[in-house]
Amino acid sequence: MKSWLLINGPNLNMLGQRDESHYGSETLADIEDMMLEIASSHGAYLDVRQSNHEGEIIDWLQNAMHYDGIIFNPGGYAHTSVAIRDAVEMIQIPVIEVHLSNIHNRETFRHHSYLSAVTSGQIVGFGALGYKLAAYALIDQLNERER
Ligand code: CA2
Repeated sequence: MKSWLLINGPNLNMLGQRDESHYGSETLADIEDMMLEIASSHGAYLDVRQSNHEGEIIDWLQNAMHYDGIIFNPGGYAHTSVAIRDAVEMIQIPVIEVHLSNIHNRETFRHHSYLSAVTSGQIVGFGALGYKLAAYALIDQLNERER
């Protein structure tokens, strides 16, 4: 059985509470439930985590070697954290970066992600659907690796 890890970074625990224009109306629990369902319907096990703390996220990434893949919304750390980028770079499994909003049509400081060069791919701008798309991308990547 494949096992996947879903990590959501800082402030994503606030989803659904305000700023719906950028992030949609779904709560983090809605997104996690949707992903748990997708994982189980594809015969995969999913661990879901959220943290507002950079070091905690780095610890999770460093200890993620027993998973087959990671779906990761790093939140604002995408634009600031060389340390998270370094942790992702060390990982041997596919990491798919997700952003709910289209970071490229927002403030200039959101246009650059330190992670995008070290992730398998980036999905932005499709709201909660982006996590679903990331799951399909991960399934495809894992199938490719087995071929
Ligand atoms: O679009 C995304 O998914 C982001 O990763 C969300 C981050 C933002 O810093 C990134 O640039 C793009 C922020 C998440 C903040 O979530 C909130 C949710 C509700 C209310 C306030 C903030």
